[in-house]
Amino acid sequence: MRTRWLLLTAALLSVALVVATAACGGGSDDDPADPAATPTGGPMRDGEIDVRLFEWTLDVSVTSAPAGTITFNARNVGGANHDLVIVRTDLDPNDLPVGEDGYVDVADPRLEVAGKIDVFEPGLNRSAEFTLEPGTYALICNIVDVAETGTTSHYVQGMRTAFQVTE
Ligand SMILES: [Cu+2]
Repeated sequence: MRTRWLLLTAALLSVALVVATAACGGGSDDDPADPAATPTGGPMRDGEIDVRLFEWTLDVSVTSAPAGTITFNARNVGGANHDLVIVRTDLDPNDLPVGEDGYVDVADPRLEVAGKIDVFEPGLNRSAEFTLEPGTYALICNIVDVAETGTTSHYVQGMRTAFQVTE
């Protein structure tokens, strides 16, 4: 009798686990952080640029802007923490120097950090003004997540895009 009771308990626990797992999985259409919910594009508003960050893309409303003070409105519409680093460089944004863990080596002399919005959480917005000289830039997320299963570099995963500052 005791054995049967244990088996029944084990079976009930399994069901509870499956239900809990199902409840956690999948997305929701009315999730406010759904990247598809906010279209981008259109002309730049008075020196302002919208940047949407999610796994694993960094999506900008415009890809160039005139030199001067530029406001970057960064929105984390993903499910992970992200940051935004504005790097002035002549290198291909897809081919920046990285360490073994995929962290972009911003100390490399070919890179110059022109601005940074520090790491912020999903669902949040961060705005900052930066004065940018004419040149070519890479906008990147330089977060590296460390887990038991390994490291995940957001840059390597694809969170990078070219940006041009014109005269
Ligand atoms: Cu990121």
